[in-house]
Amino acid sequence: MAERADSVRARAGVLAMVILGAVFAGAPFGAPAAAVASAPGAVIRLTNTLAFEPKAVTVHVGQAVEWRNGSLLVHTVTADPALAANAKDVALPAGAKPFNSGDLKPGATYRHIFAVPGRYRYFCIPHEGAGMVGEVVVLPAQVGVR
Ligand SMILES: [Cu+2]
Repeated sequence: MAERADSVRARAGVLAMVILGAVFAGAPFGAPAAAVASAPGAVIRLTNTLAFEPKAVTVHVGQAVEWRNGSLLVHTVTADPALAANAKDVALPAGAKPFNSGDLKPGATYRHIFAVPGRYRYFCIPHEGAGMVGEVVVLPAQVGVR
């Protein structure tokens, strides 16, 4: 009796390992759908010369833009009229919510997914006065592409 229970337990253990093995083995090949969907539609660098590079990008609704601070400075990615010194440095399409990365230290990244099509202007809080302003154009969602 005891022998039989052990044998069942052992078989269950092997089965669990086979299932886990299949899950891990599958991971590198069939990348999870979430990982594919989250690949950014554009990447923008925050520079030592107080610029967003490239200054303007175009993506589609549902895509993320990723900002990477490769500089030695603290920057922000800010599209909030309430935080702008100059109203012309911000633009949001009707219905789009303001967003703000907060302080991005050297090496930090920030992502924003755009849900509303239109033209966005955003700026860096510490360097708005120096002209650190960028633009994102969001086109309607692509159908049947990707
Ligand atoms: Cu900045």
